[in-house]
Amino acid sequence: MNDTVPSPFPDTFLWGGATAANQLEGAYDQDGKGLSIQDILPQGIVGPVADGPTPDNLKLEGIDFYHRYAQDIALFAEMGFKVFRFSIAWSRIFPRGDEEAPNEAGLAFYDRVLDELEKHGIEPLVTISHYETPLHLAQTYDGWRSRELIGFYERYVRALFARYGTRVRYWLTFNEINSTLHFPLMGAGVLTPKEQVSKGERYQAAHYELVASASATRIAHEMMPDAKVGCMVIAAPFYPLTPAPADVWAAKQTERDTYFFGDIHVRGEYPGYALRYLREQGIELDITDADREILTNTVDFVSFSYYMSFCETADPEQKAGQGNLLGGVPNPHLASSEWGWQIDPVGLRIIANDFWDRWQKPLFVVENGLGAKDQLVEVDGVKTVVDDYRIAYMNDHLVQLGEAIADGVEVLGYTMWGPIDLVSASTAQLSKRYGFIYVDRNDDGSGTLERYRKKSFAWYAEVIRTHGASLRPAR
Ligand code: BGP
Repeated sequence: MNDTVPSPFPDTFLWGGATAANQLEGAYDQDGKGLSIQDILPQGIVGPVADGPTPDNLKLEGIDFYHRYAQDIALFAEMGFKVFRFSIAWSRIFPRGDEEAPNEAGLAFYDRVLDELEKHGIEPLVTISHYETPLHLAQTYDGWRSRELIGFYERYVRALFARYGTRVRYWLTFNEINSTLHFPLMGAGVLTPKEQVSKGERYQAAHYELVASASATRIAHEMMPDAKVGCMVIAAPFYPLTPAPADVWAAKQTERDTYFFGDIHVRGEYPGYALRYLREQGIELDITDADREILTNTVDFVSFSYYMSFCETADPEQKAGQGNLLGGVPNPHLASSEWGWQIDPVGLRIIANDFWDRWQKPLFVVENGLGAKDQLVEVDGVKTVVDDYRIAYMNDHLVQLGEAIADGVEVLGYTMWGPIDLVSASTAQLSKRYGFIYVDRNDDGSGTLERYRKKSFAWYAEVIRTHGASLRPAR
């Protein structure tokens, strides 16, 4: 990172990229695949819920990774990826979610993906459930509000572990599991409109997911002794808006919405502050003794997405102006992305240190990146995107991650979000691009689906090749 100090990134560091089935595969109804909740969310989190698949839903075709995976994985290999994070679409394996037997054609697709990864020596990192609850489970059971989903999920993970157990070592149980408290449909397949889902019902859905996650960890360890299972949370430091003790306490309280999930995954029981909160809110959860026993199956590592930090305040008036995904108060010291996400590289060092100090479990940064509007141009006769803004974002975050490693934090790897342009989770746009690889597809669905290397493609390849030594010191 400068000429004299060696790079803090270990040689074993897993550099790579991360995706989710529903955002890139397309082929939404092919080879026996059932519908998922994504097929009724044409405008992402913010938009209305449709009755079924609609032509304006870009996820139905995605970027056609389902047919182009070999070519795309070859491009990742060209950058030197050590790891590729992808999710398995639950409804490819169990089209409705509650069948007895898995769909062979769905299983076979991920065999083919794993074949390609093996060919290039890329380690797979598999998300078992990434905002992709089968639609039938949402419609019939209101998603994770029903305890029955635990059994369906267990059947699903057994099918995955039986099929891929010798090929996949790293598993994540639920993507951004803390999102269930904020977005019950995306996080937990709850079809009841968000406004009508009470706090208690959100915590109940989260509880069933937490039990399912711990159960998957137990089953994984039984069936695959070498497997490493991680939880996955949205990580975001909340800074007090002012040094007023009330603001400091408010920030700590809000951060606990996230810590709650990590604490249970790592410590195997509900933390005292959560029990107090539930008691005082008059929330009585369905938690059995058997659940408590299952929760003691703790994770091997903690993974997280990191895009931004927030401020928090105890002042109701200031709170009213809040924006952003988790609903924090804007920080006057930070600039924002074109989508209003506040950019804070140092926040990554802060949250990595906080998580490590709290849990002493290896960390894995499984999402980080900049969604931006890109312009395809021609340089020396080659089509590309000159995405210096993306390079700057990633450089500065990786420098801070390096600082955290130098601080003593154990970090297994870093998979940037969306190494190839894909459909946004929050807005379902294609124009919110994260990739090192540009995909010719537009928000109106037009485009050839051709792939082009952006400037950041060679930049990331160099970072990987030099184990981070090519990063520039933070500005
Ligand atoms: C996370 C999700 C991803 C991904 C990312 C970027 O919350 O786990 O699925 O999409 O955010 O968000 P967006 O696509 O909304 O820009």
